[in-house]
Amino acid sequence: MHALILVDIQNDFLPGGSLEVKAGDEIIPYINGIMADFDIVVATQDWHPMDHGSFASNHPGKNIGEVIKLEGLDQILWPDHCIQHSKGAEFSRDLDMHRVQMIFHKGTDPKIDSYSGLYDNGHLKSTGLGEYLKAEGVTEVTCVGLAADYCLKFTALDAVKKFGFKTHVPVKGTKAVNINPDDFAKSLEEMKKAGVIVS
Ligand code: VGL
Ligand code: ZN
Repeated sequence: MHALILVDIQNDFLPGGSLEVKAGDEIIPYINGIMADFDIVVATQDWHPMDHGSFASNHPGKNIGEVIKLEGLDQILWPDHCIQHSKGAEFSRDLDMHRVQMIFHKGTDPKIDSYSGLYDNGHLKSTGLGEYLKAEGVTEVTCVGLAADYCLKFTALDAVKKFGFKTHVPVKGTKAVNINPDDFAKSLEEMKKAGVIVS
């Protein structure tokens, strides 16, 4: 069984959103086109409460892009994004949700961020996604979505390292935030080193 994991294809990560990924919308037609090739399609949704510790706005005097310690973990401060039930947290209206059989929320605990769709950043709690796929008999996953240098990367790394799934990332299915211009290339290298099949 081969699953397609749609990572955070939400308005706030698309052009016009509060944490927009440049040309993020360009991956959507490609993703819609491959969905029928998979046994199972699932999606992750970044789903933050307003008081989330990853928002610069919740740390007076701190700026977006600064790194702080949040409960002992390094945390980049982001603009407010993907607030539960907001327009920005909704999936893109252009994304075909027809075959998505399950949605997994992440980043709901204000004290810890969750880049991976499988675990929080401290690997303290799982989202249930990895266990769900195992129970469905999945052995192989393909990860697409946003952003290549954060949530997509950490989802693929957990899929291969923590769950032992044969894990693919097609380059056409993702785009990066690129705080530094080479973050996309570095993320692809890091995934390859961990055993992810980047195509
Ligand atoms: C993401 C930063 C903060 C992502 C989520 O989906 O890549 N990035 N929250
Ligand atoms: Zn987030």
